[in-house]
Amino acid sequence: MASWFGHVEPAPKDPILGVTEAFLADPSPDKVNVGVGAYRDDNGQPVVLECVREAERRIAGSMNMEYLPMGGSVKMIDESLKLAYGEDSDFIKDKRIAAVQALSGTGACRLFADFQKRFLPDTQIYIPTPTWANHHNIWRDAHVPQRTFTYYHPESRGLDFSGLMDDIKNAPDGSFFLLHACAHNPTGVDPSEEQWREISHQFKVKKHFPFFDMAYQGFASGDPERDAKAIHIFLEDGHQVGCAQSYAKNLGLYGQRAGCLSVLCDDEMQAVAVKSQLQQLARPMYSNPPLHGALIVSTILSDPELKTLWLKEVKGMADRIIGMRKALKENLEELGSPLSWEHITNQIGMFCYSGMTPEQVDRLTKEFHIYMTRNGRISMAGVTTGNVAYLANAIHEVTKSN
Ligand code: KET
Repeated sequence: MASWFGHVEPAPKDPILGVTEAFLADPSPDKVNVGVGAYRDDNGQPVVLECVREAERRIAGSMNMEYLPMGGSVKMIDESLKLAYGEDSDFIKDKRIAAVQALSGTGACRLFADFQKRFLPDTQIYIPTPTWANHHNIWRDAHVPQRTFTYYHPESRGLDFSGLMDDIKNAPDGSFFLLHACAHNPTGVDPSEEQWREISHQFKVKKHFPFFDMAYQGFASGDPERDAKAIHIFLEDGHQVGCAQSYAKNLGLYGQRAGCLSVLCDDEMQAVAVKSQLQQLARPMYSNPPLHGALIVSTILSDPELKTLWLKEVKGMADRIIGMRKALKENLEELGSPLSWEHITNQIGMFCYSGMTPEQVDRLTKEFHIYMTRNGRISMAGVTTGNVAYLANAIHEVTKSN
């Protein structure tokens, strides 16, 4: 009998998680992984935050393991909304936000994309160029047509603000836009507060819908509240917004899949309807979200002492990355690199969008066992005091002749 699956070709490697696979398979003792955006301590080891350890101690042995409701933990959602929309937000008081716990940031984006397809089937999604590669997969699998908008200016290694504004103006009225709330991945380039205000104003004129992916709240400035500024600007301007929150990075809960999807509605009745439909999307997909991460999140964020500890720890992670930016730049300059590396310290968040070509990245991997995505993105979270000189030297070797 003919095979059922003979026609199935191997899927292409994921451009980010595939890097981790290749890194793990390399036996070299010198190998360095600056691929995936996952925080490491200065010894290159994964970090479990102290506030998380303490929350786990408090939870241990005291909770049952029943299913959460389809929409997830109400307590975790309440805390997430305060973090994104502000502690005293009227939208929260007025119950205008439809929100469900999601399978981390990816799951929140996907749930929104499915919701968009079901209830606004004629809309498209505008995605920045470049963006996190998985955004394209998410909206593709949800069958929402994609367009791109200008974001990055390669020559200045900064924001292409006029290109961005033109694309916002030229999109059909009422378009959906995916915006990175802070610490844009992969470029590390965010609009200034003033530029966000102009973007928000133009969204208003064009009646566009802003969907914020906030995967790095706390990693841009070191302060989660400040990092929600873009969303607050849009809220002040009276926009309805959507927001995907992730606790993978800022609480280090990567594998726990803890996140939240929220949609600001006109009133409480609309929010109840939207939430019920988000739950209806979740039910046949995964039924209800995982419990443990939600418990950790709600335990930390609802306890003033643990929350203070968390804020200190987020700041610590952001600061270590800033220190490594400086160290990498200084090392390259000391090696006499003829290129400008100013952008390493100008860019913010977890990543440095180095400007290296795919061929240069291939050389780094082949000759130096340094693993990163082929778009030249360096996860600064993987750079340490121990490997920064080695990394700088390798970068210098592959870039000096160009
Ligand atoms: N949004 C953005 C912008 C993002 O960079 C990530 C993860 C996510 C959402 C999803 O994270 P989650 O773990 O689902 O909460 N980015 C890193 C990891 C990955 O690719 O999955 C990365 O870019 O390396």
